[in-house]
Amino acid sequence: MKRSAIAIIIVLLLSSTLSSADDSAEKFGPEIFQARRQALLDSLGTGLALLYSSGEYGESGYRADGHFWYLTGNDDPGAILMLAPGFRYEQVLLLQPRDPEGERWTGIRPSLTDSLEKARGYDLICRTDRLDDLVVSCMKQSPVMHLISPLRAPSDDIPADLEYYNKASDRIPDIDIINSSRFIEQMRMIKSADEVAAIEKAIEVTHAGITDLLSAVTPGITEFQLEGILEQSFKRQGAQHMAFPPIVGSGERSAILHYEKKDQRLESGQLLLVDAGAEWDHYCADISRTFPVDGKFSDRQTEIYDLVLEAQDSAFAAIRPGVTVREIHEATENVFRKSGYIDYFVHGTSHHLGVDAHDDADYNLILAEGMILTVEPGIYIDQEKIGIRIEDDFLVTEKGYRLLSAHIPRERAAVERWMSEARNPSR
Ligand SMILES: [Mn+2]
Repeated sequence: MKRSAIAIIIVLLLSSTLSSADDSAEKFGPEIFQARRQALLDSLGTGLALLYSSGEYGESGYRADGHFWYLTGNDDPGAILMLAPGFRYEQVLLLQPRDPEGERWTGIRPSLTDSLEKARGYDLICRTDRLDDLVVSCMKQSPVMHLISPLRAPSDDIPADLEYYNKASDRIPDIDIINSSRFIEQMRMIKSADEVAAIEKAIEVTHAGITDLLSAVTPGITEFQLEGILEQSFKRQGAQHMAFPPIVGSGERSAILHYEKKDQRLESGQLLLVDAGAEWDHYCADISRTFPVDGKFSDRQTEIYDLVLEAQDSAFAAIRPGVTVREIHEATENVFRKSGYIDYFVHGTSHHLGVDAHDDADYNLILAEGMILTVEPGIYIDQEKIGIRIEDDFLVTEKGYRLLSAHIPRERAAVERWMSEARNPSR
């Protein structure tokens, strides 16, 4: 099968270069990023590809987007990666010019020498003002421009790479702009041993963070107080960033999917839904659990909780190399359809997990060894103030899967015990 053949090629490609689990002190050192860039370069054949760092400014500064970090390990705002197979500089990192005035306010930008030391494997590291010269001279040799960034919808803003390509083709005749976004998606879908270990660590931190949050769950406490405990716990454990803004929703808010306000007080008899993930070495966890505020599920909550659990179990039973994400989704849908609750299940069951909580991926591909995804069935009945989601993270193995979050309590009695132990640590 063609699609699985592609996956196998990627496994071979990555396992030869990236699968050394424990032999380097620095897990994601320069040679990892160099090998990733080389693999992408080899897939291009001719021409050039530009990747603009297109991340976001958060509480602790700028973070590159997933593609850019995956290929460079670099979090400098305004950086550009140029890959040009066969050109005299095949791997070029372009950094924003120094800005002494601005740096007094926002911090020192690295000198080119500092960047060079941290970023082995480039043929050239220079300032972004050299971009035009490099591109023109490369286009003389091989007039092909590869789009690597994820495809956008026609009504989205034009991304920086495509805007630059369009300008270039207005000025230089006969340039081909081609879509080469699939290869990096496929690369990112298959995780090396070090990537798996980073995600497992992120999950462990998330587990401990939710335990700390649970210790404070009681009627009257606000959702944002619980969120504060969670975030503080992640940071205390050495995880500086959250994988995404967590959801901490109680009562009717448990039934709102991406509920962001957290100013409500918990009430007796209600549910509390927590969807959170720590980030470790840039890799994300994504875990959801639902708790009864009083520590014990009511009969009605029990009924729905066990149904969601059953749906998750049936999804697990479907996971093995060769199936599609659609088939996993159908396994959960079947449980909800049979029980008459299908209309209360309103989102997908699985997504890929990695540098991004929703990792870029080609969802037409079948599952293959080394992929990491979530399984997150949920039922949301807002008129009853019931929202229940259970979300776990798994690694596809040779014959089936390994549940990376297996140690986080999932079954109803185990969840109640977990709560009780977190709230009464002396017992
Ligand atoms: Mn998720």
